[in-house]
Amino acid sequence: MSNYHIKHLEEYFKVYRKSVREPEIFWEEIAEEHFLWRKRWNKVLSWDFQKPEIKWFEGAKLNITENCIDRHLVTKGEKTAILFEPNNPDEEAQHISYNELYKKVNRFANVLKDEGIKKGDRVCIYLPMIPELAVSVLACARIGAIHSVVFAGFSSTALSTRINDSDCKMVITSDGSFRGAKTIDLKSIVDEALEDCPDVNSVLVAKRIHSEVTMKAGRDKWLQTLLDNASSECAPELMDAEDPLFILYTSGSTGKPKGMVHTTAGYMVYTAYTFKNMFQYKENDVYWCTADIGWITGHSYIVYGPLANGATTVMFEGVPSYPDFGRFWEIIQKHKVNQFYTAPTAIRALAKEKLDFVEKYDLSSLKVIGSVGEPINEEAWHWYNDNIGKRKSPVIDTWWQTETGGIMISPIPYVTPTIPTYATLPFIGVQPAIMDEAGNELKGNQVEGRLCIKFPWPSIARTIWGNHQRYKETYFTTYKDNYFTGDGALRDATGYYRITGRVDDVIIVSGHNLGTAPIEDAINEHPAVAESAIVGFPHDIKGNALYGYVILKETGNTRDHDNLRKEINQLITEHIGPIAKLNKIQFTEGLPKTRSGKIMRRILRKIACGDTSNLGDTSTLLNPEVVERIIEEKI
Ligand code: 7RM
Repeated sequence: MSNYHIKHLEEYFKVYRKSVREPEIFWEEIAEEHFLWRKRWNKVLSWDFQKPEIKWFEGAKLNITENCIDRHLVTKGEKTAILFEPNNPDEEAQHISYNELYKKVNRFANVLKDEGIKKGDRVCIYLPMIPELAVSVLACARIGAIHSVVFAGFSSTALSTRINDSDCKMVITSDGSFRGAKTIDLKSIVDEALEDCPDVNSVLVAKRIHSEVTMKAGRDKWLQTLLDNASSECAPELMDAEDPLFILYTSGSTGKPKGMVHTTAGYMVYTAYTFKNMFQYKENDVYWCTADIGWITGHSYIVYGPLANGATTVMFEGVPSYPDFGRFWEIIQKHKVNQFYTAPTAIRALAKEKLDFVEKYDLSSLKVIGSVGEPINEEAWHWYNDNIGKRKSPVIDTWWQTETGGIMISPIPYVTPTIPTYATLPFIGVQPAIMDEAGNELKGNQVEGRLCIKFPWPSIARTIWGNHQRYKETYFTTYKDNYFTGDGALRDATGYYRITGRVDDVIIVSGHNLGTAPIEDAINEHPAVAESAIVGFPHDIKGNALYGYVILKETGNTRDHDNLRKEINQLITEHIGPIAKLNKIQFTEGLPKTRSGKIMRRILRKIACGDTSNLGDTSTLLNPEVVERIIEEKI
């Protein structure tokens, strides 16, 4: 009777149809049969894409950590919940059982309470991929505090912006992090950030690299000391279905990062249900997602989705290239990983290396291999399918977003036949629409346009923290009565979807979404810079790399250009992080602009790609002559 686990294609179509015809009945059954509720909902769904307002399971009470931990203790207390694989392969892996996770999370939750954190307070987590990261996320959820994880590769400025935007009271961090052969001093980055964050009055510091750090009296405390004195019992806070669970920042095409707000019940139901099906998870399987918990993929498919299913989830601290390019494959062999989920940028980087790195290891435990973060090109898809999946483990190309909370369009392995570069079919309950630029839905097959979703699913982000108007404008005004994804897509003759890429000013570099505006803002801070424009151009490994056109002020022109390039990248590193550094910087005297003063990025993009044969219509430009100049001076 249960539709929780889809096993073949006919069943998929049947369940899909039901989820579209009777969404409330469908989701009610899933919610009822597979989760622990302290109080039942009064209404499954109410929604209005105009306002916009979306509520799932209204009136229900629950705690997500009871679903992710407590309820598994009776049957699988000794099962490994989190399998931690350290950066250094010589350091022993840690198997944290559900029983141990329960104690760790409760201890941590009590520490948060002792430090004055209450339900609804925001807590910023800035940690490397060590067990404390997963534990602190769950500890916040245990007491109803809203976690805001900031990827530990972000700079101090990016960190302080995020802390202040959601007014976090506390920061959880570590002395530092290991990344391959390097160490990074996270605590000093936090110290710098907090100079601009007057409302943070407590910093908990985990020890990882055992470096010297400065501890500010009254504010900074060693985490371990507090944990040692805390009780391992902490009653879960009863949360309303629609209480915020977390905030996670994502880049917008303009302005500051958007704090996407996810709420409790719908997010839990959808991430758990998609996890079960996308990875065909069976008891005793070992599942590994290589993402960082600082991104949505880590939230949904390292922490919440797997744990809600009582799975064993691997957490890897390191990088694919350390100590050599065989590390991923070595870990798969070592822990007999059954499901492996990574990003195209990692696949491309590893595909460049000698096949020996792969062939040295036994990958026969694998059953499902996944991809996420950006379109996977055909070559990378085949390399992954041939060499890692050995043409027996299906490749699932999963399309989704920070805003969607969970996987939206993807093959279900062993259910949906795959085609390279196609995300294939919408998951149960997901109703995609393809729109033309005028806002009409393109019905039927063999259409291409912009991807929207026309009906709510349980894990859609409910708002942007502190800016509901921006939420409305970004997602619900471009196409009336639809959620607009910002992506282009086509639907082929058989109804399969292929995602063609962003249609806005977000550029995905090595799987990281970068908005052009914040990078340009950082460059423009340079005293010699008058104006700048960033575009993406194709890159073998990163997918896209960044190309910057920079106009210098009079005084800047006498400066050494190579030095200027270094200084500009240094500024970007400080403001955003090294992931946003420019691969190429061209100094130019003007930028092509429309009469209303908008930079014509379309033209700059073509020039950066070396595709100048057909620049399209340049007649509407205010200054068509600069285009020629930019082409001549191209680096
Ligand atoms: C999960 C995640 C979202 C953006 C999204 C797309 C792109 C992600 C795929 C993809 C083609 C895919 N969240 N994207 N997955 N494009 N095929 N399988 O990545 O918020 O960080 O990024 O990533 O453009 O809108 S995210």
